[in-house]
Amino acid sequence: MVPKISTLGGYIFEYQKSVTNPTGFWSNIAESFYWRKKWDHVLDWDFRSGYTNWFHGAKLNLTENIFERHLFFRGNQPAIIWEPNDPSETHRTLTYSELFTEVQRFSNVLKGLGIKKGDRVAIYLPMVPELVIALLACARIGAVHSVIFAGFSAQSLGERLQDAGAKLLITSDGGFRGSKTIPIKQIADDAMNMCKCVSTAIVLKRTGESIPMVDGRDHWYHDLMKDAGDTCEAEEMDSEDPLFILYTSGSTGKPKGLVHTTGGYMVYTAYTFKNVFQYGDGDVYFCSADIGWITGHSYLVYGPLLSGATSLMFEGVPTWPDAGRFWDIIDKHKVNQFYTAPTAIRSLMALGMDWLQNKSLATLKVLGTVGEPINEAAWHWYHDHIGKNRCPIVDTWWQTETGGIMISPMAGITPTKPSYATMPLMGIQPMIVDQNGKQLMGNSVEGNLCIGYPWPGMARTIWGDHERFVNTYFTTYPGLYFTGDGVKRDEDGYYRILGRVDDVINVSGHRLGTAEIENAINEHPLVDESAVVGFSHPIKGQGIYAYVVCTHFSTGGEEGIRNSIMMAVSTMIGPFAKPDKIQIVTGLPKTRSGKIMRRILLKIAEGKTSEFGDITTLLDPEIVNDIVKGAKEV
Ligand code: 7RM
Repeated sequence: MVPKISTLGGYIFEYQKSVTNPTGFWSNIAESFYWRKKWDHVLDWDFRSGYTNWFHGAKLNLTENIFERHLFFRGNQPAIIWEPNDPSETHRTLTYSELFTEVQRFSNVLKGLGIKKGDRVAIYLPMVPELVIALLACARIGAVHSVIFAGFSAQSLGERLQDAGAKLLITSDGGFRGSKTIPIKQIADDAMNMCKCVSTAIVLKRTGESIPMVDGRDHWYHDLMKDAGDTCEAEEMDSEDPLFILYTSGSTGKPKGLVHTTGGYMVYTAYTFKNVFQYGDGDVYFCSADIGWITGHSYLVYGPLLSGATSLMFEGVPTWPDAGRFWDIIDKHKVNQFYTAPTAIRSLMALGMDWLQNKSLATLKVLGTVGEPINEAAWHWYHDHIGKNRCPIVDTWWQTETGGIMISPMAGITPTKPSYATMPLMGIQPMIVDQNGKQLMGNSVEGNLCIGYPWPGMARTIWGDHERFVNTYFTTYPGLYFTGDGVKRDEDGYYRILGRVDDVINVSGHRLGTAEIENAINEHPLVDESAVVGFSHPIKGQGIYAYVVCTHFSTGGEEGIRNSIMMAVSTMIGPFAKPDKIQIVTGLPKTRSGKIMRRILLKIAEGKTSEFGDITTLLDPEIVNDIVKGAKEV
C-alpha cells in the first residue's frame, strides 16, 4: 500500500527524509507497486542535458498496477462512475473487473489493427468511459497515447497527429456538451486528411447522427469490440518507456508534445493523489477536468485508478441544464472529494446562491482547485458555501510538465491560507531565483519559481525535439528546472503562485501561448500583424486582448474584420482561444530594433492610460497615445 501521511508532524518528518535522501524515499514508495523486475538503481540525472531516468532497469506494466493488483479486493468496487451530459440519461458504473474486461477487449482490438508497443495512438473523444478504456488499453499493450482535447479545431488536431506520427485515431461520431452537439467526426476527418500518418480510425457511437465512414480506414468501435477476446496479457515495459504524449502551449512556436514515461509517472501520480486528497477506502472522488488536459490524465484516470479509488467522470458542463449541476452530481453520487478549476468556481459564484438551494453537499470532505491562481473571494465562497466551513481546500500547483501536483496542502494536514498553494510535496525542492539567476534564500522573497531536483513524475522530453526541451526548461537557470511561473514565499515560508512570467496566458484554466494566437490572427488576409496579451478577467482569470494592425478594410468594415478574426482563431486553434477584445490599431509600439514593447500593451489592456515608463526608445512614441484612445472603444 502506498503510504499516507496523516499528521503535520508526519509531513515535516517525511519531507525532510525525502529531500535529504530522495532515492531512498522514492524507492520505498515504489516498493508498494507491482514490478515485473525491480530497478538496478533508483535515479540517474543531469539537468544540464535535461536527462532524468527513474527506476533504471525496472520492468512493469502500469495497468497491472491498476487491475491485477486491485482485483482481489476491489473487483466489484466501482472504478469509474460516469455521469452523462443530460441528467435524464442513466449514468454508468464500471467496476474494476468490468473496466478490466473492457480494457482487455479493446487492447485486443488495437492489436488486431496492427498496433504494437511504441506506436502512437491519438485519441479525440468527448468525456465518455471509452476514453478511459482507450487510454488504459494503450498502456496495456505499450502503445503511446496522445489525447487531444475535443475542443481543438481540425487544424490543431491535424498538426498534433502529424507531430506525434500517430498511426491510429480513436474518435466518435459526435459529442454532447451542455446544449450543444459537437461534430467530432467531421473535425477528425478534416484532420486526418491533413496528416499523412493516420491510416486507421476507430469511431465510437455517441450521438447517433449519421456520419460518413471511410472504407478501409474507419471502423465502428462496437463492431470491433463484439468479436474481441476478453483477456489480453500485459506488455512488459521498461520504467522509462513512454506512456503518453500530451501537447501543451509554450511562449513560442508550436505546442510541445511532452513525453511522460511509465514507472516514475505511476509512482508519482498515485502517491500524490492519495496524500493530497487524503483518499480513503470507499470514498467517491470527482475531478471535473477534461481528460484532454493533464489534470484529467493524472487525477481522473491514473492517480485514482492506481490507488483503487472510485473516480467520477462527467461528460457535461457546470452550467447545464442549470448552474446547480455540479452540486446535483455531488449529492447524487455522494461525492467525498471534489477537484475543479477556479474559473468554474468564479462563474458559479457569479450566478448566485439560488443554485445552491436544496443541495446537501453533506458528503464532501475535501475540495481542490487547479489550473490558475484562485483569488481570495472565490476561495472563501468555495470554502464557506460548498465546503460549509468544514472541508479543507487543496490549492494544487503543478503543470503538464510536472506530471503531478508539486506544491499543495495535504487535505486536513497542512494549515491552509486563501490563495496559497502552501508547501512543497514530498521530494519537491522549490527554489526562487531573481532575474540574474541568484537564488533567493529565506522567507519574504519573490521571484521566478524553479525546481532544483528531479521528481519521478516529471516529463522526460519533448517528442521529437529534445533540444527544445533543454532550451525551454533547463537553460534559463542552468542546473534548475524553470517553471515559467512567478512565486512569492511569505514570512511563514508559504508559497503563493503569482502567474506566468512568460508569454503564456491562462484563460479559464486553458493554457495558451500568445504567439500561437497571433499566428492564427495573422493568417487573416487583411491582417498585417498583431500582438496578443492577457488581461485580468473576473471569471476567466485572464482574457485575451488582441491588438491588430490592418491597413486595408473589406466591405464589412471593422466589425467584419473582428468577426472574421474570431473565425480564424476558432478554425486554427479552437473556439476557446477566441479573443475577448480585438482592437484595430494603426501600428504597434516597437523599439528601433523592431521589438514590440509588450509591457505597454499589457498596461493598456488593464485599462491604464499613463505610467508606461520609459518609452523614448520607441520608434514612434505617438502610437501609444493612439492606442490608448482606441482602447476606450473596445
Ligand atoms: C495542472 C495544469 C500550468 C500552469 C502553471 C501555472 C498555472 C496551475 C495553479 C496555477 C496558480 C495553481 N497544468 N497553475 N495550477 N497557478 N495556482 N494552483 O494546470 O500545464 O495546463 O498549466 O497553470 O501558471 O504554470 S497546465
